[in-house]
This record gives sequence, structure tokens and C-alpha cells, in this order.
Amino acid sequence: MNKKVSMLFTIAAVAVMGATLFGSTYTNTQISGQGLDVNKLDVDVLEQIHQMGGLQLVMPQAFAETDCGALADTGRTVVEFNLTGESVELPIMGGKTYNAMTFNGQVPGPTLRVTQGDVVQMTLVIPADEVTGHGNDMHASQMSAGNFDSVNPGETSQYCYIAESAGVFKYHCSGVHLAGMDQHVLSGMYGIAIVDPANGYKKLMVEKTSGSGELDRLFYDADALEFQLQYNQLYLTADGNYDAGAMFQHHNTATVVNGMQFGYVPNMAHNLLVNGDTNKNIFVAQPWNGLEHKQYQSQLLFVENDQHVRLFIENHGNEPLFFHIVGEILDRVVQGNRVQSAATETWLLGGSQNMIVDLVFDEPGVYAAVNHDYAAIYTGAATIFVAGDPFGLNPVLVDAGILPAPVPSYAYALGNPSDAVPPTGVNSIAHPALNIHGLYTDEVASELQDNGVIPLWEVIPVVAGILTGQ
Ligand SMILES: [Cu+2]
Repeated sequence: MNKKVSMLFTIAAVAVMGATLFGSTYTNTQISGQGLDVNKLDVDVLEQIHQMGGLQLVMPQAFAETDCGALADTGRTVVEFNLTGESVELPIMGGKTYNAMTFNGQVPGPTLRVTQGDVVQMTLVIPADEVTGHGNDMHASQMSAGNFDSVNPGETSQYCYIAESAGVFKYHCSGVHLAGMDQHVLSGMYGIAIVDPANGYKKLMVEKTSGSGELDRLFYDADALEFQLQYNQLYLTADGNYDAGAMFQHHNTATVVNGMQFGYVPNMAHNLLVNGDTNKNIFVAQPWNGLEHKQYQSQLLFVENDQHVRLFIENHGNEPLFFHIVGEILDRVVQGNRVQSAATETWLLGGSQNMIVDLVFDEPGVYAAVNHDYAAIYTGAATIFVAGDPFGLNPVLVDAGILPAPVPSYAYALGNPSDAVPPTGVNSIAHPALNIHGLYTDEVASELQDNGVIPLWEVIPVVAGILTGQ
């Protein structure tokens, strides 16, 4: 092979690799069919590929563009997404703490919400006193991975991309030039971007049989009450450090939902309302039960009956997620912007996979959303939804003057946990109230309080006083 042919062969091979890695309208077969048959090597064809732009050809401008100024001038909406890489100590079940790595002092990191076609301007700041560098790989982007590279302490990095595809997408620290990526992600450096479809979400259709058994179809408006549930595992040594050996053997220490084990189970407030006594536990596992836990006290997710509920779900972990809601059927499962299933009992998500679950809670009751892997359920992946007024509390709360009138869900009295509620999009139903809940530093929790989110640990003693007449 002469030198010129050899060089062009390399260009073609790189183009094929680029097509494979980044996706393209030019398939691997189309390019390799021209370029990789050395016996039929046609220098003119290879030269033609070269002239057409090689790698640039397989990375269309809209995806490859990283010039924030140029993207800002396109007339598209530009959404700023500012992250700070911070190592902090956070609590785990059992009263201990662990050495967490976070975006913005919280696990998961802040949720980004944009509309398909928006420009995302991602800025990553690493404070000078941070112990290590960090990167950020946003799965909602389609661009050269070089942009996600590590940022050193005391430095800032920025890149821009167009959110071209609708759906839920993970973002995560990419470690220090990929080294330690497992440690950084499994210690808390992950979050999601929700990219709403340009034309909004679709109505939800649920099949029902009527009283006499005839099949009927109920249609629910696209507007929905939304929650986010992000699954992961912790792999820790006894003193709260990351345990790589445990990770390689898939021996996790804890299964977490939005950063906490059993973060959404009843607490003393619910004990008080349902059992009339803060110490009479409703649920067998109440690890975050106590006002002194403040933002870490467990909270429940409250929904109305006959209401369109939309769950944004991501599996950040090393183990599969068999998502199931005990007592309910997942009325619709969407991945990307495509319906994958309807009226299904359980849906499987592998690592770094996501879905949007649409459903209606038909009857008043208590429903546990679980990873139907028993090891995961018992190590933390059980989340309680309460639909309607299953405990008949409306008359009690109205009589006590806590509620002015009966309400369709307890969210009107207690709010829904702030970390389970994503930023609102075009088809979002506003939550009646939010309470402060999450694997947040105290600094993040007090910012929420300053912004009017309810600190339940201050409200509950007042409610208890009213209920007991003291
Ligand atoms: Cu990191």
C-alpha cells in the first residue's frame, strides 16, 4: 500500500469508527463497503470521502457544535445549567455518614428540564478547595466525549449542545480523565435531564370495563402530576468510604432511591395523623423517623385518585431495576418519545437506562413502588405512594381546623417531598405544596426554606398541638 492510500485508508477507518460511535445517516456498511476492501481499493472513492469531510460528515454540525456563542445566536432558547463539584459528608441509614461526592451539595444533582431543540449551556465549576477534579457527561447531548473531560480544582469548564432527542437522560461525573468514574458516580455524582417533546406529551388512554363488562377507554389529558425516581447503589466500607472491591463483586451496601434508602416511607407525622401517636409506627422500616432528621426525615408521595401521574425514572446503578408498583399496573411505558408498553405489571431498566411511566391510581390506598429484586427491596428500594384519602383523615383534619375543606390527597396538608418533584414542564400539574426532603446538605435545605418550601419538622409539632388540644 503506498503512502497516500495508507493515509486515506486511515481516514476512512476513522470515519467508520466515528459513524459507529456517534451515529450517522451514513451507516457503517455504506462506508466500509467503499473503504475497507483493500483488494478493490479505489483511491478516487477514498479521496471523495476525504473531500466530503470525513469525520465532520458523520458528526452533523448541530451535534458537533460546541461554540456557545454560535448556538446562542441561532434564536433557540438557551438554558443555563450550572453545576459545582463538591465532596461532602452525608448521612446513610443507621445514623452513620459517608464520604459523598455531589453536584451542588445534593444527591442526586439538580434536575435539568428543557424542551426538545433547546440549547443547554452546561458550566461545571470545581472550587479551589475541592479534593479532586471532576467531569460531566450528559447523555442528553450528542457530541465529542472530549468536552466532558476532567476539570481541575480552581477551574471552570463550559460546553453547549442542542437537546435533540426527547426523553429522560442521565448525567454523571466522568471522573478524572475517566479514572475513578465509578467512585464518583456511585458516591453521588449523578442526576437527570428531562427533555420534553417539542409537541408536548400525549394523552393517556386507559382501558376499563364498565359495570356490565363492556370494554371502555378512558382518556386523561397530557397534563400530569410528576415525580422523579432515580435508582442507584452504594458500595461502602465500614467507615463510609467507597469500596471498589465490593463494586467489582456487585456486593452493594445499600440500594437508594433519589439518594436515600427507604426515603419515602411513613414517619412520625404520618404515625400521628393515622395512629394518633407519633411513636406508633405505621410501617415496619422507618429509618429516617424523627423530627431531628430534618430534611432527611422520610416522606411519602401523595397523589389523587383518577389523576394522570407521570414518573421520570432512571437507573444509575450497577444492578437492574425491575420497576413495579404493588397494587397498580403501569398504564403506559415510554422510552425516548416512543411507547414501549401499555398496561404492564413490571418494566426492566438496565444500567443507565430510563423510562417515563404514566399511570392512574384507581382506588384510594397505599402503594409501594419497588425494585422487584428482593435484595433491592430489603436494602432500600421501597417507595410509598398514598392515593386519595385511604385513612379517612379528611373529617379529622377539617374538624381540627387544619384543612378548610376535604382535599383529594394529603399533599394539600403535608406537601410532597421536594427531591421527588422535578422542575415543571409544559404539561405539569402544579403540586399543592412541597416539603423539604432530600439527601441535601443543610445549606441546600436552608435555601429551599428561604424559597418557601415547608420545613415539616417545624410544622408537625404545631399540627400535633392542634390535634391533641395542647
Ligand atoms: Cu467527580
